[in-house]
Amino acid sequence: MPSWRFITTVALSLFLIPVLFSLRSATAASRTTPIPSTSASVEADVPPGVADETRALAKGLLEPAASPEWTAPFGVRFQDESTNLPVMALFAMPGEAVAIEAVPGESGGPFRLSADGGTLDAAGEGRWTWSAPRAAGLYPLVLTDAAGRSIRLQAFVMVPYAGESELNGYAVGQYQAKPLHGRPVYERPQGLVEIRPELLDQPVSPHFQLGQFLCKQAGPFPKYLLLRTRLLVKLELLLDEVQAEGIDASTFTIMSGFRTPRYNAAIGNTTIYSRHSYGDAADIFIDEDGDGLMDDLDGDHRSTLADARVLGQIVDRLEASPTYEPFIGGLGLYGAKPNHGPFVHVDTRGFTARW
Ligand SMILES: [Ca+2]
Ligand SMILES: [Ca+2]
Repeated sequence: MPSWRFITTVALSLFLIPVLFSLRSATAASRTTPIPSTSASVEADVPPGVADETRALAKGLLEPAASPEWTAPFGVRFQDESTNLPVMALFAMPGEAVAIEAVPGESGGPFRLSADGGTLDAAGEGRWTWSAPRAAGLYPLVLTDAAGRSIRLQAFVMVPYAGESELNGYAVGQYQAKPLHGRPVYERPQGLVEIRPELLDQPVSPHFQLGQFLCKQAGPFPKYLLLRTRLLVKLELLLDEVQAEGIDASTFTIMSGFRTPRYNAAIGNTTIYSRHSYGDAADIFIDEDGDGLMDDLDGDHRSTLADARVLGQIVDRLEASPTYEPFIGGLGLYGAKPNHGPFVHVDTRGFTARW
């Protein structure tokens, strides 16, 4: 498929062929039981379609031929994520030891890593252990090759969270004590990112800023949010694919990113395990004309569910590819309502869910 622009390797393909087949059959099975939805606040707790969510990240890399502002000529791997995007967020607990590894590409190194805080220990050629500072905040890490080209990791040290319904005066609400189906991805977060006004504009990936994912609940700063690197990589890969399809999209509008459990309940969401509360879901639409509504993607001069479906079909096609396997998750299509236009829900829950 000419628009498919991810790196593939023979070894990877061979390894993933059995995965692909099991994935496709599981996907087909889950699609036979669509879950209807009538409200923007509804999100399905769909039973697992794929058993193994612990598989290491295979690919989060864009083909380096994409434009230079999109990709560095090498990649970086950390916390089971890998990317060659020139800026990406990393989230760590205070004092956490994070292994960081350069992934040679067009550029073979040698690589240097610098840190704004914490301590760096070399662990071999192109490998380091970064020990995060104790104090919450943003501590950029910059990985640079011999030619001075770099990847900036926006490393956020989180504030420990032990299930309090309020954190420094910010209402969080209650996470479920038991993870859904016992899956680690549904465990209560151990930390939250403390948000002060000056952090809102900080980039978390080439096309998104931290403030776009903030919960919409009212209240003074500091506020808190949860955001996962994998969602950011997924959104960037999806945007790249949307552009490769010839759709005019400079970014996605994030209609809803993180939601505290309290806010999620307050807006009438009956789903107690919303991925929005676990930091890896986004409700998105494309709005190049700036009217606040999904653009007309299917050419019928209206903004409707059919336009959400155009975007959803691209998500579906990506998730059918073995290189996209780490990013599999939920896909929900929503039409226009009085209080919002059409949009698409995506997340990285680790198994296929469709509604
Ligand atoms: Ca629009
Ligand atoms: Ca349309």
